[in-house]
Amino acid sequence: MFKKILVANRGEIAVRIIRACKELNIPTVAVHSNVDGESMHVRLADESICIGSHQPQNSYLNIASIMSAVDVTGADAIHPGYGFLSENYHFAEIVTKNKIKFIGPSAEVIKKMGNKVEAKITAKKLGLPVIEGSDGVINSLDEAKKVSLRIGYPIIIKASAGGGGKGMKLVNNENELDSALTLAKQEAIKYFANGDVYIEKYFEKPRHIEVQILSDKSTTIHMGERDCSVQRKHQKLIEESPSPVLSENVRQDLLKKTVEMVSKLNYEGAGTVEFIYDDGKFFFLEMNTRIQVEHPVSEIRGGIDIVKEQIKIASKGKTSLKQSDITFRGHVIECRINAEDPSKNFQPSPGTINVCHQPSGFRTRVDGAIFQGCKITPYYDSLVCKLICQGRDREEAIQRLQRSLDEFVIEGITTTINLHKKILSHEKFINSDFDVNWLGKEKFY
Ligand code: MV4
Repeated sequence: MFKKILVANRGEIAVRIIRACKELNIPTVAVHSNVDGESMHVRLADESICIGSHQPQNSYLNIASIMSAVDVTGADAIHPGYGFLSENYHFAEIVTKNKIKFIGPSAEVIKKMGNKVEAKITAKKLGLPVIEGSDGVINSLDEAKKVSLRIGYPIIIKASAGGGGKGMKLVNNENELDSALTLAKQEAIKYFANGDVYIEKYFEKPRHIEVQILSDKSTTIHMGERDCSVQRKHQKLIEESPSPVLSENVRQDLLKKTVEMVSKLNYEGAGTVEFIYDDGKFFFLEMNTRIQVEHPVSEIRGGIDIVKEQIKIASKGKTSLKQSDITFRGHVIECRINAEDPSKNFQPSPGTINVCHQPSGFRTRVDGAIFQGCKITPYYDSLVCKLICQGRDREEAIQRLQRSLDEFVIEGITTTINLHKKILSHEKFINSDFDVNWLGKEKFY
């Protein structure tokens, strides 16, 4: 097992990783920026080290600084968490070359899946259904016209180096194509330093469903699917498992095909394969090669600590789990609680939390890094904690979330707690009668 793990992250996911390390008796190093010295992850780790100023580029994204922290503290593994450097293959490569274990898949796999065109070609080759569109990168307006005519409008232009909704352009007819293509390429160059784009048939009312997997070089298992269709501007607000809209036949097909695909990838660690679901059919979107924010949904429903499993796989090169070790129980839903004001277009709400009371009780979990007196700075993601509740069925999970949300007291900043109460009591949510565009259009305030 590792002698010491450096957690290259902050906030609730750093706390989550440190907790797993403690249960495995592995000492931890927290790294932090100059505004995070009093944060929960720093307090809980065995050691901590300041790696730079508040701007992410100077600290949590500063590879040289993080490698120096590894050197100074003698850590032999790095857990990257999510965001920041977690899907940076260059970072994974540097870590590996320095004989430090990167807790995650190989740099090669991160690179392959980070290129969305290559990921799609790979997924198709490995048996997953993909969305109709260009076979690869679009090289001219003429080619774009031909593909779009063949598949029919509306189409969507996506950046190959994008992902997670960044750099997408919706095109309703051929008149819009020229300028949309030019703009898509310009933005791709500006934001991802890579102008490659591809075209897909656009789904107007899809749901977003993803499959959690754990894998080593010889075994791949799934931990069920998550339905993450409550989103706003590509930020998920609520995730649940099982998906309320999948038939059992389609679910089994989805899980089986995903495991088959990942088993052929030489994939080591935890990962998520994302799909668009519409009218009984699912299509590969992209693969995330990291732990995700919503992983507790699958942990609770499947009864396995995914972060501990990531560490075990990284250390031993193999998982101790078989598919039959996972038994799915009940229905689990997560609400992401952000320091944002929904009545002010979700503008960030930094400040000091003067009063902090978090719910607990039967089948109620809160993953966070907040405490009375802590400061929420404007420099990072606005997620402050996550509430995850399990019920024997969806209705009970919703009731338990409502009960828990009512117990929450966070004063000093504005949060999305009240918005969650409204969403959970909305008839469209209760009936699962919505798609990924619903929340952005609905007026809750
Ligand atoms: C799509 C789509 C409709 N049709 N692709 C957004 C995130 C990125 N991973 C892919 N996304 C989408 N791709 C086609 N061909 C609609 C979305 C989309 C979406 C997807 C998942 C979750 C939320 C979303 C919100 C708006 C649009």
